[in-house]
Amino acid sequence: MRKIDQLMNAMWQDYLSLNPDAQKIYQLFFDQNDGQIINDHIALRTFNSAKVSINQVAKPFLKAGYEAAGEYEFKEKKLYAKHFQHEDPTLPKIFISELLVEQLSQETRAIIEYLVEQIPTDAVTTDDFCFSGRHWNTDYATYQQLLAESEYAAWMSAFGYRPNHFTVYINALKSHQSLEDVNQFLLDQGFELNTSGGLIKGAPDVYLEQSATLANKTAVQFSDQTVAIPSCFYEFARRYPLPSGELYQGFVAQSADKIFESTDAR
Ligand code: OOG
Ligand code: NI
Repeated sequence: MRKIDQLMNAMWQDYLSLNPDAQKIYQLFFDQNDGQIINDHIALRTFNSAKVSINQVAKPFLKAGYEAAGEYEFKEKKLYAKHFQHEDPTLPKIFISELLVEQLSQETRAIIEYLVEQIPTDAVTTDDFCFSGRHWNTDYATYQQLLAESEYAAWMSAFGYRPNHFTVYINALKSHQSLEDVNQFLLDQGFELNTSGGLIKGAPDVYLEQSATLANKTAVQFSDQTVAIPSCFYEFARRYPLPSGELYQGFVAQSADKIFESTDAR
């Protein structure tokens, strides 16, 4: 097995450990598609501090032959993102976002700097940094303080470095043709979906349609108490052909903006 496939498997196992719903949903599709499920992309989150910025987190993927493709800005959420793709179509795209810490309040910025300082320098340069979890201890009050300013910052403080979501590539499913079908199937099975911006984000005219479950709640051990908070979700994407006939391979910032909200508290 290639090193990159080992990395993908390890990320998948880490993700499933936080997201039992994804395990169930994966199994449902697996059974109806002879085990043929393609992962469109994996999303990773970080801060833009030089030590852990997108370019740092992307290194193992670049080493494995991934190349930088699109870039995206989220002004209101104070995020910037890039996606990376590989010439091997069986490898998922990697979507990495970073929080623009210089745009946050002094207090929030100081907390984030303190978290990042605690990451050992040699941890950042290992290939498994992207699923190495939290490198710091933090209390629940700090989580709540971050939550008041940036849900993304709070999520990072609680979970650290781990895949935020995987994405079922709908085009390759035999069992369900449209995203409407997929959403109805999931609702019928009792899963909750993200309704921000509608159940389906995007449309054929932007060449991408996406939907997502609401993040599972996971018990997180803070330094003073254990609290169940939203962790990871599962996404579903359908891609459409560009006028050239080629399938669109990028992301759509307006839709992504709503997908980020799948980890909001409900
Ligand atoms: C990423 C949200 C954006 C997409 O597919 O547009 C995204 C995140 O929640 O970290 O995944
Ligand atoms: Ni996504």
